[in-house]
Amino acid sequence: PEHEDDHGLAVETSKPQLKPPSRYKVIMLNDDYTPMDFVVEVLERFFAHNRESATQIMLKVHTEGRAVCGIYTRDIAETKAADVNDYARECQHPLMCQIEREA
Ligand code: TYC
Repeated sequence: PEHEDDHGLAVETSKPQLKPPSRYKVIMLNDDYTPMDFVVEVLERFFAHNRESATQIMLKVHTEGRAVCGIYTRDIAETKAADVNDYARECQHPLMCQIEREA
């Protein structure tokens, strides 16, 4: 932080060394039952993907078993995964997201 000396000038005293926060991937998992349209809607609603990127991610999950929906700080990633899981459950679909810390 800085403090002002008695001439009113900012003086550098110490530099806090803060490491950048870890980032977390929100990963969507495939299942056999959730409709493709619903997955696309979730990717648009919770991850701000447009129809084209939402469709690409949905198809990647469908064919490869999982895909990254977005990368966020821990709190945001946890909240998005929980929001998706709650919403899917409300709609009676087994769709699931999990989070994973970046390497
Ligand atoms: N496999 C699902 C189906 O065939 C579609 C699906 C895609 C489900 C992505 C979940 O995360 C998912 N209806």
